[in-house]
Amino acid sequence: MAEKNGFPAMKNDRLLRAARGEEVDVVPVWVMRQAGRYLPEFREERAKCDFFTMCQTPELSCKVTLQPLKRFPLDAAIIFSDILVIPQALGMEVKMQPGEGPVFPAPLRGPEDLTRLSSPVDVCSKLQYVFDALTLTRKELQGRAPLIGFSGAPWTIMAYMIEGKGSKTMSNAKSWFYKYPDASHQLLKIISDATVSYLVGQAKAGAQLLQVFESHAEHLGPYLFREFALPYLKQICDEVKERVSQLGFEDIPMTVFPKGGHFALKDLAALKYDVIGIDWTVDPILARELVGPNKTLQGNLDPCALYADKKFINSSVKEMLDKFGRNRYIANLGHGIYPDMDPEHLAAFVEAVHEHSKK
Ligand code: 1CP
Repeated sequence: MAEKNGFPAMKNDRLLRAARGEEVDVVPVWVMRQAGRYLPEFREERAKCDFFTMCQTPELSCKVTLQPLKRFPLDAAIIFSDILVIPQALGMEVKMQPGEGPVFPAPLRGPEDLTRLSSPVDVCSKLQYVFDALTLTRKELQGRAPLIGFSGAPWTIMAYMIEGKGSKTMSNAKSWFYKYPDASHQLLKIISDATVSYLVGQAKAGAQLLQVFESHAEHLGPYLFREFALPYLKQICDEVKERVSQLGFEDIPMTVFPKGGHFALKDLAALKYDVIGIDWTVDPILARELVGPNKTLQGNLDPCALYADKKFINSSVKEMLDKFGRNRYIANLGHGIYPDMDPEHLAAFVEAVHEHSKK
């Protein structure tokens, strides 16, 4: 049976129900980086092909997106791609270096480099492959679970464009805020405009929830966050929701994940995001106090708890569920799963969420 939008009817929509604050039979669970190197079947595909070629080939992206769902009873799929496809679409080169992660051979050095960037308006034509991967994957999922689309948040993307790779301090990127505040806002605006079009394109292509990763929130602190992150996170949520509704689609739930940004939770709760992701450094009780009753929380077991034995994983999950409660809650880790983790321990995590949250 197909729904009126042409996609297969949903057999499991717990994630979307929880995001909208509706009742669920059991708490939905998925895991950040669930399609990744901890799975031998992923490593097998990855060995044959460059990382970005995988992202750019819809059949391959679809295949590895579905891999974790074949093993575990997960309540969501997240499309296999990367946040750094936005800088690529803005004209910057990004390479995936083995053992090192993403590297930009020519990062932005100063405000004069902003002229190197392509117009954010053209970004979507360059990212058609992500839209194609989403449409294919949504069909292949057969309604088994909702499909999550995503992007990086503007500050997190800016950080990579200036640092050129991961960094412990982000001091190059942060120096822009103090030396070139106007150019910083200009850059953040370019990234935000591109991200709005990109996320609307993802919704049109079949994504059913959109997550915005502010993975480097921790580097900002409350002042810089309010000045250089919050306004752009607001712009993205407001404009995406407005444009999706203008297109005649139903409201698309959106999640913001401010990794390390406990100081930002109250401010973020005032925006229109439906779900707020919590990392493992924040106690669930405090998170709920800070965001109030009208947001869904997502998280937050320490990813390293998956190194523990299955009994410990089970009791940690029970404690996590007791603290978050079973309403307005999506279970996840507090950040992505690591490549050296045992898939069987992820199975124990997923099973424990369903077992302990049954009515
Ligand atoms: O299963 C999934 O989660 C889907 C795929 C996915 C997602 C959602 C990948 C594949 N990347 C991302 C998002 C992403 N990429 C984030 C936000 C989430 C987070 O905080 O982890 C970030 C910061 C990136 C940037 C990135 N890409 C890094 C971090 C670099 C650093 O040191 O700061 C790395 C290592 C990558 C590479 C990458 N992306 C994805 C995978 C499977 C990999 C490993 C690369 C490989 O296979 O060689």
